[in-house]
Amino acid sequence: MLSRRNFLTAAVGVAAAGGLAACAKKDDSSSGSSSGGSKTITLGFSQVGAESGWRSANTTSVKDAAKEAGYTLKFSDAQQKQENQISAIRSYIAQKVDVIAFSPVVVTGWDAVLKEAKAAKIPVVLTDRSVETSDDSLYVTLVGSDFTDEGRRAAKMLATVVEKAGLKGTVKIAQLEGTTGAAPAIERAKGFKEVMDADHADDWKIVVSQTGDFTRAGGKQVMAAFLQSNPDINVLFAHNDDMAIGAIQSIEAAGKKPGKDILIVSIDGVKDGFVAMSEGKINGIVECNPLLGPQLMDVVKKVHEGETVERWIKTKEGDYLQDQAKAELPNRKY
Ligand code: GZL
Repeated sequence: MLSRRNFLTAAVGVAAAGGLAACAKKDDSSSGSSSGGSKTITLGFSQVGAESGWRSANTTSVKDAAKEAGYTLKFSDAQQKQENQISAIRSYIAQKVDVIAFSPVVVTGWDAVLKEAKAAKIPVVLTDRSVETSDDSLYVTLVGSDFTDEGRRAAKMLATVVEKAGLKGTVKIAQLEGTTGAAPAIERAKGFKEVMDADHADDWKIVVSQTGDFTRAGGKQVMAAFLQSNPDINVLFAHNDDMAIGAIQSIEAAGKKPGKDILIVSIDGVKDGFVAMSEGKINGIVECNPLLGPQLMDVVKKVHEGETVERWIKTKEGDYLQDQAKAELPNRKY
């Protein structure tokens, strides 16, 4: 996860790393690779899995953009297992791809395999999620959202939703967390808590919090347990729409009205999330844009050709309240 300070420090590191990677490619004419795009770029991509609507849209965006760019794409689905991603990256190294890109399922445990990629002079681009590493040269850049800011935005949105709903007394929050150890789960919780502690310390309380692993089934199962143990929950903060949609099934099964008895704020902005919001079952959604494919392919080309790129290329995204859902629904691209 990049702080502002790290970002600036890393920018220098990247120039060196990027330069090194580029020099390696330019000097390594034996590999047949050359700059200037004379040879088709081969990109090895390891995807987290297919756990949510967001992920499926992200996969489609990467595949379509690689095709559009004329790259040879080697793609693997890790089924949310880190060991599968590490195996895929090792396979791409063995195949001597030009660039490796991946969305790391969790933030830790990557240094060894990234050092192998560096030794093979294959530049690595992170997409979507970040990693924790002591060596900034192990990857060139991250193309993805600011999850901590998404958490802050969700808390600020919840304040508006609570006021609109006229909710009085203590706001008792159930939090459905994303995959344990994943950057979006860690950072969304952090950003939400930052705003809660600063602006709502007296009247908001997270009464229960547990991972639903970013899946509908997880959201449904965990929300049912929440309602058993904490029947007075009046707000749900879900780290993604798929868990919110699963939770809605359990809320209704318990005879409560989602969006009314239990106010819901979620993150992603997938089409099904907007459908639920247009039906009054979700009160607000913080967008997290999965359509990173074109940005990723642009960065891959620059990295392959030895250009220096920013350490973090952030995606642009909006925030949507319930009264905007119907109008926005036809515009949703994922
Ligand atoms: C966020 C992404 C998360 C989404 C989930 O960029 O990593 O993973 O919020 C997805 O829907 O499973």
